[in-house]
Amino acid sequence: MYNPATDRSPISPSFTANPFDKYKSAREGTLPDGINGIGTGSWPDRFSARKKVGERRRVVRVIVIAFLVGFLIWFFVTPLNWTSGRNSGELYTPPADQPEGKAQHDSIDRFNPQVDGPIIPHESREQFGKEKASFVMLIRNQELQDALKSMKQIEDRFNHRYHYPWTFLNDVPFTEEFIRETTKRASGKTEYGLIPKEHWSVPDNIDQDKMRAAMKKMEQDRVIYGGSLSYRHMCRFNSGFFWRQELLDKYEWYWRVEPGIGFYCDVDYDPFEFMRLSGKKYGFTITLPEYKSTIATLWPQTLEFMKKNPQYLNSNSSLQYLLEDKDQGKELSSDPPPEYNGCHFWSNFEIASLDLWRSEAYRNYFDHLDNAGGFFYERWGDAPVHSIAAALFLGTQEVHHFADMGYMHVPWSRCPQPDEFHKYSKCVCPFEKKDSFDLNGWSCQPRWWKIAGKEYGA
Ligand SMILES: Nc1nc2c(ncn2[C@@H]2O[C@H](COP(=O)(O)OP(=O)(O)OP(=O)(O)O)[C@@H](O)[C@H]2O)c(=O)[nH]1
Ligand SMILES: [Mg+2]
Repeated sequence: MYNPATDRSPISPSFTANPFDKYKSAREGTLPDGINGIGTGSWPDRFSARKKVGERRRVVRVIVIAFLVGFLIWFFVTPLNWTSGRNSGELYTPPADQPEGKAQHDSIDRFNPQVDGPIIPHESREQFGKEKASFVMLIRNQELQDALKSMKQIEDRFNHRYHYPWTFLNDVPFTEEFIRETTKRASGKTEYGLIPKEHWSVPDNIDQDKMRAAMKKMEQDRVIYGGSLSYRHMCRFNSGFFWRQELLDKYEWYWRVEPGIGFYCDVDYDPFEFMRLSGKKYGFTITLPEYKSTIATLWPQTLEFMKKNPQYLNSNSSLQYLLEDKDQGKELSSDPPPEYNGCHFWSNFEIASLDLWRSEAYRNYFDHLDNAGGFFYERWGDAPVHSIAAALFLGTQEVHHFADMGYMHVPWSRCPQPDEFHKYSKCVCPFEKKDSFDLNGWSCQPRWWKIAGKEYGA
């Protein structure tokens, strides 16, 4: 009799040996005692009987497979020759070239669902989040797989409940494959923008010989991306132009996403709504110092701009977060002026107000920097440019550290520290809490905590 207290399985009640032993002994041609479920007779007899059954089965299998293949060919190929209607499998025709800066196209209309797989039409992608907001990804076609990895995590951890749209930007047209796969991965609508040439080229005021010489020198000095022109376009674009793209005109908020990031905790509130309701304008996850060799004259240029435009300095600015230890307590106008410590909010993650960049203060600041030429003669990053502006033009209380978010961009990651937070937000951080970048000696987080205090999760 089967005794649940001692027997392992109700299926073979008397069997108490390792269940895999029966297959092992079958291979070796012996049956262990007491197993009645496997059959009777010696192994060679049973083997030849099985062989006949096996041949019959093989014939049946071939017929079934042939039938299935025939059906699939009929299913996929025949409808393509039908003549009317998108739903009946109308062949996809690439659209004519779109003018630069416009949406590349309405991606959904370009799918053939029978070839590309199921896809939710735009009209069914109702946005549940109430803010005028979009994810923004500047990206190259060849980074598709890393884009999908980033999207998958953000969708699973947050956006599948809110369906905020995704806006993709590129200096060359997106490929069919990129559009199809990213649209499949999104729960919200997707739009694809082609960046106008003047937002991604060397402006007339730049002396190109001087620029080339500077790039060569930086490359020789092994400055990261020091010899790259496309990296310079990217940094200038993210500083002065992404927020001017027509596709973003309808939004007030954006969440910048980069390919290949890690996003480790559930976010079960709406960060855009949080930003609006709590009067925040700029949100970050990681802060660290910039390579000084890439921004030699960024701070002197900033001081010059602020001297001409002192009205833009917020009365509750985060100036001290930007200043070297020896200069703590100084003003911008101190003599000698304070030095910049290089700390910036890492801009590969940003949740921020587009109006911050659309403001008169920031537009004038960007124009001043662009005229100075440091995006090309040096290699000014959009991160220090954004951060200096956010620290000077906003009040400290308008800048938010998303301490509840677990985040990684190579080579640094951070996660919330409190245990209860990990449980609550179901964080899965692939490193120990003590290795969170907030606690690393390079992190500027302690400087931020000093002036802004700690947020929950820090
Ligand atoms: N369309 C386009 N996107 C670019 C180009 N260069 C960089 N990007 C995108 O701009 C963002 C920042 O570029 P990254 O190469 O990630 O720069 P980074 O984060 O400073 O450096 P790593 O991630 O360490 O390489 C990413 O989303 C890139 O996909 C480019 O030439 N064309
Ligand atoms: Mg990156």
